[in-house]
Amino acid sequence: MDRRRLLTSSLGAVAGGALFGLPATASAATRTTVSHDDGTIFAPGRPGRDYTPVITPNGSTLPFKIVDGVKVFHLIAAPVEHEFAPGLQAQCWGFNGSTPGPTIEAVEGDRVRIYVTNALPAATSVHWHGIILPSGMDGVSGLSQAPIPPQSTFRYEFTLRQHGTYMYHSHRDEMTQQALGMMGMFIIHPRVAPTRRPDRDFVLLSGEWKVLPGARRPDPNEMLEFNVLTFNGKAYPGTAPLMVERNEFVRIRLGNLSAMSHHSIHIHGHTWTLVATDGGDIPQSARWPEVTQLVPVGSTRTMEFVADNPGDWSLHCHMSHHTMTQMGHNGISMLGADAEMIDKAVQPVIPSYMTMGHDGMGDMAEMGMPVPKNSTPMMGAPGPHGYIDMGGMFTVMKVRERVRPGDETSWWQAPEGTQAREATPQELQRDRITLPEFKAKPAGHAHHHPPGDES
Ligand SMILES: [Cu+2]
Repeated sequence: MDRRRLLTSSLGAVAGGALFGLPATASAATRTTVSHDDGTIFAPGRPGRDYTPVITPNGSTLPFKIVDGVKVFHLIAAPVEHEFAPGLQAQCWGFNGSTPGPTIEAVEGDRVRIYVTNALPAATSVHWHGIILPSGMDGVSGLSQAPIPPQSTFRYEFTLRQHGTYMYHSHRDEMTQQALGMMGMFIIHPRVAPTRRPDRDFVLLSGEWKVLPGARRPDPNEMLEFNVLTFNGKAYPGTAPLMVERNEFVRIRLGNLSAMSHHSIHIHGHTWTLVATDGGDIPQSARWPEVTQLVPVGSTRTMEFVADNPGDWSLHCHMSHHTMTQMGHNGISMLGADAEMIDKAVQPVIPSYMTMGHDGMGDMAEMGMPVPKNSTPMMGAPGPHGYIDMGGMFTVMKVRERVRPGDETSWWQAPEGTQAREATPQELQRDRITLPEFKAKPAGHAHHHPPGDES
């Protein structure tokens, strides 16, 4: 046992904070980083007591055990059969059976020992992204360590000197291994707890993939045309909703380990505040409110807000091609085409032919058009008011008075007077709304019916 190491109780940790000149209860504006330059380590932080565990939608938290005051974790890098959304699977690479791998969660001052077993057919290494540690533990293959050969296990060990939202990912043949999914989140809670802990602390890691319809594996060589965009490895409707009770204090930690794309993550019905990056907490006076937060590749952004507006709210990347899925990419635009004319010309040759996309893509999604094997429909899922024509990096935050089992699949019931609907003639007259002249009201969407169906 290192003589310089000193194990203190959690109570002692607060006292220790005072010793380092930190206030016992630091305000959010105060940097609460504990100094470990003297080699001090603290009693392992415990979930529930020392921190409120994070929630990783569609994911999990890596379990640990404590051996001689050290938190011991075990990551196993291996191929995984991954489902992005119903109907779309691929063989990816991940950790402990998932991509992203399980979220690692610890507390500032913890000593962590992380074993990485390589069950891949190729050498690998793991980089602890944003974490301040000894150079030899940094995980850059060839630079800070030898690569981990297949069927070998490496040991990483370091003391966490900071708190915040970090990530881990392969740092060997990054282009291939990250494109196949070798990444995860690494959360370090502050040793001195903030005055108000979040009621819900969500973790969302953005990713992008190229999965050709019918292909067995994602294509790591792709540079531009990613067609599966994900939160925590899932494309909508595969994304699990974020369940929140009204007036809860919510934190959402956004990470981005996409290959090539920054993501502008947009929340509906609320404004959130950027409170931290992976560089640390932002002083109170420098924080700003937002509704859309850009998360560049290789960064994290931590957002906080009070969920005071009940309803079903989208939370998604605002780059519109990032809320589509495979079938929305590489198509020929038919926007504005005269569908009837084209249909008449083609149907004698191909009776089942129908021009699609001339009104945009929304109706195509809804039709449930047949898709190639192992691919998702263009986008979307049935919603409470019709079809939700969004896909990819899209999820729903459901704010309810109380969250009960089964609420994940329930829809918001809008109170009287709070639901958009068709305006009545009386309303139009009262407000003197002048309408454009329409030739004739469209008889439904005629192009939805297969040829020969005159209904
Ligand atoms: Cu995006």
